[in-house]
Amino acid sequence: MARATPHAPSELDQLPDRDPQETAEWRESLGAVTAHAGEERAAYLMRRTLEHGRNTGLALPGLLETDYLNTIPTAAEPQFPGDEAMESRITAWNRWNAAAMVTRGSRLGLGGHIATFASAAWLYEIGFQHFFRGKDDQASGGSGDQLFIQGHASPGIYARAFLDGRLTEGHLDRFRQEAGGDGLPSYPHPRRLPWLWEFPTVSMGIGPISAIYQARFNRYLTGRGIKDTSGSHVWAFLGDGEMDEPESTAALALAGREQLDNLTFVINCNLQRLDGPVRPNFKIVQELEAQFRAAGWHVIKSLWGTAWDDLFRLDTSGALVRRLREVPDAQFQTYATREVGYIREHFFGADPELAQLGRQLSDAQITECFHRSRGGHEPRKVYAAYRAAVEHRGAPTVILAQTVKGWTLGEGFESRNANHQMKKLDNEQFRTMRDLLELPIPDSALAGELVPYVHPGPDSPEVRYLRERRAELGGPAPARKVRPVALPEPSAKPFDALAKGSGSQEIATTMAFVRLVKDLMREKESGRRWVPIVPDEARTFGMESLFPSAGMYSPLGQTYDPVDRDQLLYYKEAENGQILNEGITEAGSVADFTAAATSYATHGEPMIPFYIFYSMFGWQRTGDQLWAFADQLGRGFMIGATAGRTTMTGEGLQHADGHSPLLASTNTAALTYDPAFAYEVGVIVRDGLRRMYGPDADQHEDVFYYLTVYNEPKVQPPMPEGVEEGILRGLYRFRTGEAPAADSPRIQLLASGTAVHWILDAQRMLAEEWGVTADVWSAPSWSELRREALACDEAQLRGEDRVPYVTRALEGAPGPVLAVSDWMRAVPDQISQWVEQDWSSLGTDGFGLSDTREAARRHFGVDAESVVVAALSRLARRGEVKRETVREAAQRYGLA
Ligand SMILES: Cc1ncc(C[n+]2csc(CCOP(=O)(O)OP(=O)(O)O)c2C)c(N)n1
Ligand SMILES: [Mg+2]
Repeated sequence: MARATPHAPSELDQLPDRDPQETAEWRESLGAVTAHAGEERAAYLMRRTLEHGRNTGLALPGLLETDYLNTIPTAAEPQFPGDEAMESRITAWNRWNAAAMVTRGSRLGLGGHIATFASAAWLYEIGFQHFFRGKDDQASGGSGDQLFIQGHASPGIYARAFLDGRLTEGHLDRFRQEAGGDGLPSYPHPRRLPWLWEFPTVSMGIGPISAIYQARFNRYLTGRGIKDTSGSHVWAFLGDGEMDEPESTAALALAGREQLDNLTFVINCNLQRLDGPVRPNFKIVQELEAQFRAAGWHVIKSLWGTAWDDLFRLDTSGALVRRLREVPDAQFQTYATREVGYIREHFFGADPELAQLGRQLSDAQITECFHRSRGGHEPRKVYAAYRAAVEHRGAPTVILAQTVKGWTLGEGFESRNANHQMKKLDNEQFRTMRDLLELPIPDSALAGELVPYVHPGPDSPEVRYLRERRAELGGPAPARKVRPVALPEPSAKPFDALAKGSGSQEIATTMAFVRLVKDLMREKESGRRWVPIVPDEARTFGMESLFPSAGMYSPLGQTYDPVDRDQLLYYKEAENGQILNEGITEAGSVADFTAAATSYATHGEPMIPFYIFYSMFGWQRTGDQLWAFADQLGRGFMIGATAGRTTMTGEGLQHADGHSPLLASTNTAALTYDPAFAYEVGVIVRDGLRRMYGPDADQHEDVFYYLTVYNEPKVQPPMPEGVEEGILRGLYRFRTGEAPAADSPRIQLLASGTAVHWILDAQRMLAEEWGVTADVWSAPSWSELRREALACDEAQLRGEDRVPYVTRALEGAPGPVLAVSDWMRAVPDQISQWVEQDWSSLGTDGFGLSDTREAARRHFGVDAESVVVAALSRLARRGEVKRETVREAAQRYGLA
């Protein structure tokens, strides 16, 4: 604990001291106790006084750190309701089968983790036996609890699903062999094993932030009157090393502030990560405790096993507690592997009072405490912590459970720095483990090449016990269950409005989208299911008009009188607010988006989230979360607003997005569209609603949409006849050029997004000034064209002859093809290999800059004039236009 400077200024200095003499007396008595009974005693008295004061309701600040001790003393533990011997056997089998499964797979070089689950086995088992509600649990309305499981603990979870009968030996033997179709994924991947895993967690840091927003979203659903989720609890199992990821702690304060007592973090504090200790020279548990307490969490430390109680009883001087506080983690890890002599010398020998205490202990006692006895390895302690967590009101709980990494795997594994990546035990190690865990496996079974799995049989008392416990808690866990719900098709009106065009009015596609959603949010059936998510940019996107009608979600509603209350579009917060305005956190917003987009599975309540953000701060900042989103089979709309490298004026290099569609195209579940016109937005959203939520529930697809929309006001044309299919597939001819003569040179201009306006200008200039005919194509999705073409290529490998849509669409179109967009060239180039004409592209490669749209477009060579010169140049290369014409054009437009 930090020591304060004695004369540091204090905020109390500016308040009157009503009785300075009394204050001085209190100080003096503290000084006297310190002088006579020592610092330890003085601190103890102060702690007790503080505790007493708080318990009697005085407004005293809490401490950020407590001693390196258990929060719940053994004597205060509740009665353990289970059959401990039975649960020990079950845990032992899980440990064995998890280790066997990875070891058996190791001969194929497929990898896997053993040490993590070994340290966490009891943390999971107590949850499964006594706490985690399954999907059939009525009280939670079929939602069950939401379990975020440490990714590389998966072998233990598979081992348990093997015991409960959901997996077979065959499955376990296909761990990490998924190509055949029925293997077990390495980690919790719902996309790969959708009936078992709910939450993909293995990219460190994404689990914790997702869990917080999941708990928060559960509250939102209740606040909105969509579903009572008060029967669900969110459990997140995390590694102490994982807590270093920024996302892991980014939303702790939100959870504290919003008093999410439906959330428990269980942090497996084995003090190790992959390479070695998490905090070699410090104490990770203490650091985490302070961090969580500061964020308003209820903290439970479960550090020591019962064997330590005898030691603490002897600690009359406080020397033991002091020493435990000062020994850094890596040293403690070393004690766990050393002989008792070393521990006596280095731990107890550091202090005469402690040496005195040590002499009262037997060697066996010391070994037991330092090598084995940890809070996270004792079912009663884990149970006590969980009970306290679920009963705590008004704050989320974090359980800091100390364990030994590799526990029960023998000396070769336990507390060893390299144990994270050890992928097999030899037969001798298995024999030692069998003896330690008292498993009924004969030596003969361990003589062969492959270590056997053990299963006591479906009718054994253990399996019956396990099944009964699960039946009582609402069925197996973890489990993912989709009960498809169809939403009625929205009325045609809002889409018709976009299809009509804007007349002479100029509106940006961002505004067109916002108006559309505003209309859709009024739909009788599906309107309330929309979840607008925005990280503090609603005004930027013209969404403030939603504030008063939809309201922003806040569990407290509005406890203040908003400054703009007298205005129409005032800042309205409400307990049933529909908008999630998260403040400036894209990571938090994606976590929200994920919870809402998977509500169809988690809660059986389809929600339609649209997450709208500054396009530059989307994919590159939160790409990994969006990868997890895809893994979790999320459905919804992502809207990259202020899109394009040159379209948002004046913001410059770190704002000017010229590549997000390319990043999005790397996410297989994302359907990326770059609409040019309002009607394209309408067609895409309408189809998205059908594919993700539509009337045919069995046909719902696990995809999500990424739409880029622009802030450049333009006249929106009416929708031409019969273009819907082309829009959705990604390409259609928007305006055919009129050739003055049959043999006049001709070119095909393709563009997406706002660039379509540039090629329309270029089309006119080419015709009027240079006698060149251009056909204008709108390409709302380069990546969907590519996806379909790739599927055709795959079909070719099966001997089929499928011609890609893009090839067919352009078939016979005369002249070369020139593609233009406000993105880097690689975006349109995605389709080049399937275009049979001469292909070339223009784009905004390079870093962005701030200037007017015109100047920026000229800088990148994508404005109408540049397109004209490029088009003439392509035609000149083919001999269809003279070279001098190209030079002349470049000069005329000031490009040369
Ligand atoms: C973002 C990310 N970076 C790196 C990894 C690789 N990785 C997997 S587990 C691990 C160590 C985990 O340590 P800890 O969180 O303490 O878990 P333990 O196994 O000790 O319980 C690492 C670095 C990952 N999965 N995700
Ligand atoms: Mg760890």
